[in-house]
Amino acid sequence: MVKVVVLSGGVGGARFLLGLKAALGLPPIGPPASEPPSEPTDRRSNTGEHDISAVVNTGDDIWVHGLRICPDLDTCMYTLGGGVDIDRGWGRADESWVVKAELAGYGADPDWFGLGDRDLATHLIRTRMLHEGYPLSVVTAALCTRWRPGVRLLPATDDRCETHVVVTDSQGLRAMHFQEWWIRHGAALPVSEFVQIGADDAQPAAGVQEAIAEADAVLLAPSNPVVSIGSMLAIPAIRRALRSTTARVIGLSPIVGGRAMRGMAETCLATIGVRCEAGAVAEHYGARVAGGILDGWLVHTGDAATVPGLEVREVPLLMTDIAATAAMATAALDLAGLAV
Ligand code: FO1
Repeated sequence: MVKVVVLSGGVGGARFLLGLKAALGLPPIGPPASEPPSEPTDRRSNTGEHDISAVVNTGDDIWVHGLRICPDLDTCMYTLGGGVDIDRGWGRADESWVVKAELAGYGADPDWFGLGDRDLATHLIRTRMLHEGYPLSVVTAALCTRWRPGVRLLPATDDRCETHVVVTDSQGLRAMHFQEWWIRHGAALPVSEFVQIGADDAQPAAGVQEAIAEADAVLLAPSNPVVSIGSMLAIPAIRRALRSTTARVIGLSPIVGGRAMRGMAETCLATIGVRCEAGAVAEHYGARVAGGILDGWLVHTGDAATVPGLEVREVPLLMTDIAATAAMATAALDLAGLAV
């Protein structure tokens, strides 16, 4: 039995987790047949043979119409639980948008956020539980008793730690939530800074530090290094946990052939002054022996990268289907010293 922890964003991270489950002999979607009935905060193995915990970015989380939305947690939960809309990569399959249209009928702000009718139930349950005092980690585990993703989904933190962007354009300097920049403005406004509001005081959610400390391998999914992985590394105790775990920490480059595979990573990297190259992202994360968090780094075949203190391997990194993603996950586990 191996214990694997994955730091994950939304769409890309969820796609990687499907492949990791397959690499460990688990059905990519849903629970394994042998999954024991688990209590929300149960720390026993979530899959019988192997134990996968995903530490998921909560920097995208946002209050919309009084509801707490957790885009990356919901994307992972729906994708691994079989409820996601495959084409969009987020939100629910067979979705409708009646409530969104009715809200627009009232001129209710925001009108730019895609609030689906089926998705709404998740936000209503989550918001009610949060108001009753349950931490996000317990809310997430409770939602997962329905979706049964076959991995433990852990919010990076139960505290408020939202990513906001500082925009400088003709209207001068202003700040907005990452989701508004991302969705309303299509990430087209020039950003001078990403700010993880609350990161300094945020504590890892229940189970996060233990999972990282007890892991046999820790993987950084090929998620956005700035607003997904970076938002989690901004939480001091998460960075400390990664630097002190006995597991090897292996990252998979989200940059292939000098291009980001998803979601504006080029723009985000340029904002923080990191070149859009596999090696530059690894240097940004840093080798653990040099004060960073990585022990190994997978780059796409042909994207040679030499980073002092890091073991770098070249493997195909295009998540074209579950088999290709499973091969990536196997290569990452192998670099972590786990033969699965
Ligand atoms: N992405 C969009 O591009 N447009 C949307 O209207 C939108 C709504 C939305 C609602 C719930 C949810 O869980 C995700 C949603 N996303 C939407 C995706 C989300 O904004 C991004 O996938 C991540 O935040 C990017 O990391």
